[in-house]
Amino acid sequence: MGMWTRQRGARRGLALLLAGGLLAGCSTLPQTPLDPKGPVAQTQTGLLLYTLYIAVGIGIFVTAALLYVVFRFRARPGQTGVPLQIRGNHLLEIVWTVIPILILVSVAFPTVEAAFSTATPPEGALTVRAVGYRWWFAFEYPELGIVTANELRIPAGQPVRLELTSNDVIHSFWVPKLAGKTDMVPGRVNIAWIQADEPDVYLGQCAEFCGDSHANMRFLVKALPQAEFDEWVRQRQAMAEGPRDLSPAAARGRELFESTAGNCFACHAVDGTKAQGAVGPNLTDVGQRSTLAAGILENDYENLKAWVKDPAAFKPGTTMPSHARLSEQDLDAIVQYLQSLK
Ligand code: HEC
Ligand SMILES: [Cu+2]
Repeated sequence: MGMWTRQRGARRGLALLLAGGLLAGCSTLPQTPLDPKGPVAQTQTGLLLYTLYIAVGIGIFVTAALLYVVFRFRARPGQTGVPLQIRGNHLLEIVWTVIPILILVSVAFPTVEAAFSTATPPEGALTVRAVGYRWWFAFEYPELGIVTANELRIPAGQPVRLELTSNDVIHSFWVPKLAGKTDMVPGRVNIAWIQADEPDVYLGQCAEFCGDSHANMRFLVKALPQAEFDEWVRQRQAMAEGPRDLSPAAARGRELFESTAGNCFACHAVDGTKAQGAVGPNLTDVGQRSTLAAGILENDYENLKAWVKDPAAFKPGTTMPSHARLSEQDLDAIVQYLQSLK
């Protein structure tokens, strides 16, 4: 008995805590489409709110009319027989046909306009080809000769044209504050565009269920001031010549990376080296990323090491194998090499 009430009390406390947490969390969600930060998201959110207000208005009107009729025409005590029956009223029928038509037309015009404007990137937009893999994103800048992964740098205030596709199953590209979802379908290219008005980091997420680690398939959009973006492009292009000035430990790490001892080169590319694998993310600038493994881990020494040692501990189903067979020393060397890639 005592046990039972204590458990119930604990459960009620937990429920209260959860409800409070949810409410507090909702106002500060990093991935909310209700806080648009660029023209595409603004158009979409505007349309959403416009139709929502109309729907709420209709909902209130219909509910009020229903309640009025239910109370006004309810059966009174002592009332017998069938109430007065009315059939047909041309004026009423015309009114309730025409008003919905007008409402639908007023929704249709902005919807069609938004569908075209959000699907057609402005002239001169920077092109990024984004490819979905289970469970990460590759980002290629064909005009700039840059390939990276999981963190998309873009110039703030500029439109970016996205060519979206997939390497395996259907994924979906979604950065709630910048634009709605667009599917990434194997064998076809969907065009979309985004623009971030202000420099900031925006969270993105795969929005189409794609297997075990679908929930662990995130990414960052880092919108930089134009000058900073140009500087990054210049610096990143220079990295295509391969890593320089490696410490002895990092140089040893590179050896392991590029030989069958570590075997990383079988799946990963580092520009300017013999590692040209195309199964996993391009690691040329992995040392610059703030997160690892598609936005799920902070990029620091401990996490890098833990990830390389046993990726499946963080990402169920990942194709990257465990490297628990490597010695602590070898793992440290590899991590030092990875951290020097920036
Ligand atoms: C069989 C292919 C394969 C091998 C071998 C492999 N990896 Fe990976 N690696 C992957 C895949 C796939 C991912 C993406 C995992 C994910 O995020 O879902 C990945 C992700 C990573 C990441 C995170 C990258 C990012 O963008 O966040 C690092 C770092 C990494 N691997 C390092 C290594 C190192 C070091 C080795 C060798 C010791 C290695 N990998 C061997 C396939 C491989
Ligand atoms: Cu997914």
